[in-house]
Amino acid sequence: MSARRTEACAKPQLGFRENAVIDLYTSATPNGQKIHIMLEECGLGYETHFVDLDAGGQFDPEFLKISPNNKIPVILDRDGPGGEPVAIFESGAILFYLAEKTGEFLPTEPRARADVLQWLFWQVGGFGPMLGQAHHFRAYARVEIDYAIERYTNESRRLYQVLDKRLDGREFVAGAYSIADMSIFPWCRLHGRQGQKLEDFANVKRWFDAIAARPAVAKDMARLEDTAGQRQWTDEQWSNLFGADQYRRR
Ligand SMILES: N[C@@H](CCC(=O)N[C@@H](CS)C(=O)NCC(=O)O)C(=O)O
Repeated sequence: MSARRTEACAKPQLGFRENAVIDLYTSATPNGQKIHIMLEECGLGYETHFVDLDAGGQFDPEFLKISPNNKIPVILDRDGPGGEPVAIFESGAILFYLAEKTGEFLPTEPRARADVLQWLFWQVGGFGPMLGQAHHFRAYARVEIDYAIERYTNESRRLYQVLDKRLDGREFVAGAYSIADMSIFPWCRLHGRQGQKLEDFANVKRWFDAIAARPAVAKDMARLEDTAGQRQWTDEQWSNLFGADQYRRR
């Protein structure tokens, strides 16, 4: 396994590196962490390129060619379909691609496969975006808006309840450990920022602890801590993330 790290860069250097099958453009956030977990679990050689989102690295014109939505994660697979390079953005699509490439963590039997995919889509379409709004209004916003805080804290709780019920009597979210678990897990690490306590969801807690103890997961979690909740952004950083620069037409 070769996971080398380059420094965070406002101008991400695109291109393949020797000995790495996959170049991963990422950041220490739940959407980035999912892909680290999958790459570690699969044992694929990869090189990590941290994109400095605060500094606007996501808007670099070269990066936008492979990430038209100006977000991490993105992968470049030098050995893509037909032996040709391919770039993929959107964490769900990346997990699906890597599962198909390696034949791991996504069953081929149609019913089991659909089960994994519905929970993967539940995460990318709901669990992630709603919890992300909870992070925003509870921890990042420069104005305190009670309605937004209440709405997204309540919605987070509802989603944890759905997950808790799903995990009742199940070891993992959908059959064996899969890309669905990998996509959901990193968001649960930040339960405090979402106004939730894992102790309130016994099944989630048991599942969370089991995944956190996996060597591939523990390795990445130690070096990919999301510290956004403790940071004060400068006006320039704020503009890149949530203000005028974020919304500029490119
Ligand atoms: N739906 C996307 C969401 C990706 C996303 O929100 N990435 C954030 C970091 S977690 C990002 O790159 N933000 C930078 C920006 O919006 O400018 C996925 O699942 O990959």
